Amino acid sequence: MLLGAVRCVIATAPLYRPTMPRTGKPFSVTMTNCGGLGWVSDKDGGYRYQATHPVTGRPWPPIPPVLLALWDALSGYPAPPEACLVNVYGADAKLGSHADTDELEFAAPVLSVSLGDVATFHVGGTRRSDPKVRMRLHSGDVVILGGASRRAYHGIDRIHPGTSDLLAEGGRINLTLRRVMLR
Ligand code: MD6
Ligand code: FE
Repeated sequence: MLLGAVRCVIATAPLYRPTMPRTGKPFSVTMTNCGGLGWVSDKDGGYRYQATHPVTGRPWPPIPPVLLALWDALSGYPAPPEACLVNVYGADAKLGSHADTDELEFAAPVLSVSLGDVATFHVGGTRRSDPKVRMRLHSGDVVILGGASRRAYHGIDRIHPGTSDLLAEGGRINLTLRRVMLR
């Protein structure tokens, strides 16, 4: 049900490969979004939220009801998320250590759902140099970075290919729900 909804989002708002601010280096992860706002990055504009797909120019499709229900059940935040970033990982993709700080609202958590292959996830403290713990995220796992962990550094070290048969094409999808604007 969730995977079907994600496939519909990708059919409407195709995956694209963002690039790093300033250097223009391509991400190893491909991305799209749903919701009123989507997180994007490119060489000239840097990290930001915007209401339209950077390639098609069209508005992002709505966040599927099943994800809004998950947010209601788990976020502890009394308003819906505006953004859901869809990250798609092939066997060799990674996501460097980062803190999610492009939102205006830090009272809301960032909530993620993983689908497909197992990934090694790390999470540390609010300084990049803080010690990190590593854990394997399996298909169906939910991670919530809220409260003291809202600004913690975290990332994906590696994908473990062939560890799930959910996705026919292999790899991993991660969905992150975000409240961007102040209530
Ligand atoms: C990923 N996740 O699991 C990347 N961010 O592919 C994130 O960057 C993330 O899992 C904020 C909160 C939870 C997360
Ligand atoms: Fe993140």
